[in-house]
Amino acid sequence: MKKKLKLLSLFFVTLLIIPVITACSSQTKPYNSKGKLGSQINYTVTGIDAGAGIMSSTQKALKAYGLEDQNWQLQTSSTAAMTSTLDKAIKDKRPIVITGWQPHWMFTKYPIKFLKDPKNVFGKSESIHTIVRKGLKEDKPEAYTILDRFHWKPAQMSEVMLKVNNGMDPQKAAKEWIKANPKLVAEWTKGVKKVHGKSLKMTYVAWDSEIASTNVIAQVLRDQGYKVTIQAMEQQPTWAAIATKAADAQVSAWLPKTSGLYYKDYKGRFVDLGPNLKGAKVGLAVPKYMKNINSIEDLKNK
Ligand code: PBE
Repeated sequence: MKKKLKLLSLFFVTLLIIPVITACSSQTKPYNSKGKLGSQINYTVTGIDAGAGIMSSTQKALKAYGLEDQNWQLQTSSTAAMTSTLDKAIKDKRPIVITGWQPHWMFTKYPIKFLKDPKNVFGKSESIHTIVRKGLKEDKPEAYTILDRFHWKPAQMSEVMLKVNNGMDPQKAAKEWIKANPKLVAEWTKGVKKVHGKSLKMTYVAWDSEIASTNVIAQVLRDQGYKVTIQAMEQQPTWAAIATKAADAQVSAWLPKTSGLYYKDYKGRFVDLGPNLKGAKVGLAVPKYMKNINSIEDLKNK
């Protein structure tokens, strides 16, 4: 006798999402170009983690442009918190001033613009340098050569950042990018001997750009035979680790301004292998619908 298979019915559970309606306060009003900007956003620049160079540059800017005297302040948070605040502000066309930089997906995802910086506090453009410990050239010449040759363009870094932003594991994103860019990677590794199980330690700060670059170069070095560990930390310890030779390399020095303080502090205790990326930029940014705000000076006057 045949046993009849019972079909199991699938029950769909409908989740009721109760919308949370926030009360209408001054904080949720769209940008009013006729009113004073400062009072519409509590005289606040929305920033990121305290250790970031862009935070100390912004503090300098608040002083240099006389904004500090008007009680403008810089709010410390994280890149994730800042971009989520930006996301919400843009949805409601509310005013917001953020610490912005490129390459970063915030400039592709959102209609935002850099504010002009006539006092040149943030610098016109920056390069991201590769910094290694002293003695690496002698101890691990293969890694040194590859790190020295490592360079790419902002658009290439953005490709990796975008994958990670869309939820891909950074190591997987790096592997995919390497596979799709064999020519450039071959430029970095050309003629370099494979090694077997030598270890290499890299440090980085978990900013989107550095997650991308560190994972890519670490993977290239792994493919060369190195056992590479990458360790995320605050910015200051990344420099200290290189200076004390606790780590071999980092690829995240934004120069001349953003990481300039650490560059000066640790001068003579690291080897600067020069830019791995040119055409980076750091500054303050606002949504494009804030049409009358185009310069940092406008924060004071409008
Ligand atoms: N950033 C991204 C960093 C460097 C990389 C601009 C947020 C900073 O130190 O500000």
